[in-house]
Amino acid sequence: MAKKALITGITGQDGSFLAEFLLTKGYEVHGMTRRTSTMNFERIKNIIDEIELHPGDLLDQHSLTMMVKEVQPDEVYNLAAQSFVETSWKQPVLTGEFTAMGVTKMLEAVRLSKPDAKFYQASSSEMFGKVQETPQKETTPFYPRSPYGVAKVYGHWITVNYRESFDMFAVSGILFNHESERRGLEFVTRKVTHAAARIKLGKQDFVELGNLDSKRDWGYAKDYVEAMWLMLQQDKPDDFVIGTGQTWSVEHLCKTAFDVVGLNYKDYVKINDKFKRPAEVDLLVADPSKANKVLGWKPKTSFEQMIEIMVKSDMEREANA
Ligand code: NAP
Ligand code: F7E
Repeated sequence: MAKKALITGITGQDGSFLAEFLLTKGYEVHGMTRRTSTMNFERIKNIIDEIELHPGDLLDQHSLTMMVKEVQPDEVYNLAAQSFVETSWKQPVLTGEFTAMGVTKMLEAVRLSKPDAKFYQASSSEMFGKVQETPQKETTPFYPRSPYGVAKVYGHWITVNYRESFDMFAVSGILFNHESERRGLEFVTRKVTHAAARIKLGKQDFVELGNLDSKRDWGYAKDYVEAMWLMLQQDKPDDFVIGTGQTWSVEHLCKTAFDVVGLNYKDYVKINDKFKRPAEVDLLVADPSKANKVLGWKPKTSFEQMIEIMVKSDMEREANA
C-alpha cells in the first residue's frame, strides 16, 4: 500500500515542491489549506488532481486533530508558518501563534490521533541569528534576532521535547535559506530576480533594497525537500543542518542576477532604509557535514545556476504578462 504523507503549508514554496517530490516516490499526498477569499493554489495547480486537500488552520487545534485522525498519515511535514522575517516585527504575536504555538498544536494532533506517524518540523537557520560560531552546525547555540527566529527556536525545542517525552519520531530540519522560481516576491532573491527581469523588459526602472552587506547561505528549494524526506527515512529520529556551506552577500546576489540579463546592477539598485531591519542577521553559513555523512545528502544546484533559473523564469512570466 502507498505511504501517506500530510503536508501543512502545501500552498507555499517548499510544500509544493515536497508534494511533487513525494508523488514521484509513489506517496498518497494530503495537504492542509486554510480558507482564503481568493484561491491561492498557483504553486500546486499542476498537481491539484493528484493530491487531497483538507481545510485547517494552525490556530485551530480541532481542525488539526480531526485532519490527522481522518488521514492517518505515515509522515507529517509541518511546513506551515508565518515565514517572512520582516513581518514578524510588525505582527509578533501572530508570528508566535503560527510559527511557535502552531508546532505544539500539530504535535498534539499527531500525539492524540496518530502517535506513530513520523513528524518533520521546518526549523530555520534564523535560530542562529547573531552567530556564536562559524560555520553553524547542529550543536551551535541559538541566538535569534527576530520574533520569527525566537518562534522557530520554540518550534525546534518543542519538537525535541515531544521526541524525548513521548518517544515520538519527531525531527527538526534546520534549513538555511532556500529559494526558487516559486519564492514569494517579498524575499530578497526573488525581489532581485523579478526586478532584473522587469528592468530588462523595460517594465521597471530600479529596485529598492535595504542592507546589501548581509550574507546568506542560499540553496535551491527543490534540492532541500529531498533532505526533509531523507530525515524521515532514518531508523532513529535526529536533527540536521541543511545548507550549501557557501555564503554570498546581497550585493553579490544583485550582481549575479543582473549579469544574467547583461545589465550592471549598480545602475539599478537603490538603498531605501525602510527595508533595513531593527536587528540584522549579518552572516549565515552552514556546516552540512552531518547531513552529508548520515543522510547522504548534498545540494545539486549551485547558487549561480539557481539565480539563472529564477531570472529566466521571471523573464518568461513577465514577457507573457
Ligand atoms: P511560504 O512559501 O511562506 O509558505 C508558508 C505556508 O504556510 C503557506 O502554505 C501558507 O499558506 C501556510 N500557512 C501560513 N500560516 C498558516 C496558518 N495559520 N494555517 C495554515 N497554514 C498556514 O514558506 P516556505 O519558504 O515554503 O517555507 C516552509 C517552511 O520552512 C516555513 O515554516 C518556513 O518558516 C520554513 N523555512 C523556510 C526557509 C526558506 O528559506 N524557504 C528556511 C528555513 C525554514 P497560505 O498559502 O494560505 O498563505
Ligand atoms: O532576507 C536582506 C535582509 O527576507 C535576506 C526566510 O525564508 O530565510 C528567510 O529569511 C537578507 C536579509 O530572507 C532586502 O536584511 C536587503 O539580511 O530574503 P530574506 P531571511 O530574512 O534570511 C530563513 C532561513 C527563514 O527561515 C525565513 O523563513 O536580505 N535584504 N534588502 C532584504 N531582504 C528583503 N526581504 N527585502 C529587501 O529589500
